[in-house]
This record gives sequence, C-alpha cells and structure tokens, in this order.
Amino acid sequence: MSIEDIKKELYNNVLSGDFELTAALAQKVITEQVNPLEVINSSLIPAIELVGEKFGRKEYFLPDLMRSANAMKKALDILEEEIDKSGVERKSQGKIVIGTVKGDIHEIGKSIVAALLAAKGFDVTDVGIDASSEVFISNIIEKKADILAMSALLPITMPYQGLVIEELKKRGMRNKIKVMVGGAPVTQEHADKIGADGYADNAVDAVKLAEKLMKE
Ligand code: B12
Repeated sequence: MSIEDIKKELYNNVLSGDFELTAALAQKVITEQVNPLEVINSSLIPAIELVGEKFGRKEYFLPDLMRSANAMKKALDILEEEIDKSGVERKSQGKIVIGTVKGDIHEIGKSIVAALLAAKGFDVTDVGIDASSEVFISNIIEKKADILAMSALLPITMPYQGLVIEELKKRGMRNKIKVMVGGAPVTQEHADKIGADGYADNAVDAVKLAEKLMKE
C-alpha cells in the first residue's frame, strides 16, 4: 500500500466511521514512517470537516457524526503518541494548561493542539473537555502555568472563555498568566473582546503563538 493510498483510505474510513480500519491504518502510518502531522492535516482534518458539513446539510445524523469522531479519535490517539515521542528530552519551553470549556465536549482540535505543543517542548497539562473555571484555575495554580489555552467549538460555549478570564481577574491572577483561545467558531475579534492575549486558527499557529507569548 502506497503512502497516498494510506492517506486516502484514512480519509474514507473517517468518513464512513470505521474505527477498526482507521486504527489499523494509523498504525501503518507509523510503521511506514510517514510524518503523522502531515497525515492529520491532509487526511484526518479534511475528513472530519466534511463530516461536519454533511451533518450541517442533514446528510449525516448524530450517530454518523459520533461514529466518525470516534474513528478520528482512534487514529489521533495513535498518531499523537508518535508526535509526543518526537518532543521528549527537550528543555521545557513553558508550562501550558489546556482544555475545552464547560458545556463543550469537542476534544479533537484541542487534543491536536496539545499534542503539537508537547512535541515542540512545552510542558502540557490537558484538563480535558467540559472544563469549569475552577478546574482551569486549580491546575494553573498547581502547575504554576505560564499559559492558559482554551478551546470552544460552539457559539454558545465561546463566552465561557471570557468568563474564565473574568475569574482570573477576580483572583488577581490575570497579569501572571497569558491566555490563548481557539476553536472553529473563535475569531480574533472574539479574542480581543474577551481580553485574551492571543488567538490562532490551527495547531501549527497555536505553537507559534505560544512561543511568542512566552517571549513577552
Ligand atoms: C466531531 C464533532 C462532534 C463530536 C465531537 C467528538 C470529540 N471527541 O471531539 C460529537 C459527536 C460529540 C459532537 C457533538 C455535538 N456537536 Co459537533 N461537531 C463535530 C465536527 C464534525 C468536527 C469538530 C472537529 O473535531 N474538527 C476538527 C478539528 C481539528 O478542528 P477544530 O476543533 O476547529 O480545531 C482546530 C482549530 O480550531 C484550532 N484550535 C482548536 N482548539 C484550539 C484552542 C486554542 C487555544 C488554539 C490557539 C487553537 C485551537 O486548532 C485545531 C487544529 O487545527 C464539527 C464540524 C466542524 N467543522 O467543526 C461539529 C460541530 C462543531 N458540532 C456541532 C453541533 C451542533 C454539535 C452538537 C450540539 C450536536 C447535537 N445535536 O448534540 C453536539 C454538542 C455537544 C457539546 N455539548 O459539546 C455544530 C456546531 C454548530 C453551531 N453553530 O452550534 C458543528 C459545526 C457541526 C455543524 N455543521 O452543524 N460534535
């Protein structure tokens, strides 16, 4: 099977939601030593985006969406482990607490950002999905984090990113930590409005942003 065939098959199997085949193909990516990030960007993300469009057009329903997301997650878990490995034994670039905000269970994009940050030498604490301000803040304190990274995939959960920033202010912590936000519906305008220090629209730019924030 050629590399192009593996990528095409991964794309097709995320679309059809076959998690067993998707996992087997992700494993092949590793044994064939194909760059995992390149596969995530060229196969997995376009596939899950098409799934989202189909769901929007009512060609796919919630069970289809869940099946595809599950297949994508299986592949990601395998590829992220490989990405993480490339980052070991490097000096920490800084400490980051990352999570998807309360009310929101979309984890794929957040996990890609977390994996890439870890691969680039950041010390990453992933607090998962549906994370409350208390969870973010207790982890920031415990890990002495330099950056808080919040993901939101729903317009109704985006305001929660602002609420966490307000909570940081109330506790006198706002000037001790940089805050970055992201997620498909998030914009620079939203980031400015809630008083975040930065916004990035994809995982590669999120790493660049984190590096920039560490220098400030
Ligand atoms: C997969 C998926 C799901 C899965 C999630 C599974 C999982 N384990 O994550 C499941 C099935 C659970 C799900 C549920 C729902 N979903 Co959904 N889902 C999606 C879908 C198809 C893909 C999201 C995704 O993973 N994209 C791929 C990743 C890689 O992209 P990303 O998340 O944007 O992340 C990138 C960037 O944004 C950025 N980034 C992300 N986070 C961060 C953070 C920081 C700090 C930075 C700097 C950058 C950054 O970097 C990432 C990598 O490049 C989207 C469609 C879409 N196009 O977004 C709908 C979508 C977001 N979902 C939608 C809806 C409606 C729902 C539900 C309400 C459906 C329902 N009726 O129950 C529920 C909500 C549940 C909840 N409370 O959260 C709508 C939202 C529309 C709206 N206006 O509200 C969408 C847009 C689909 C649609 N077209 O209608 N969903």
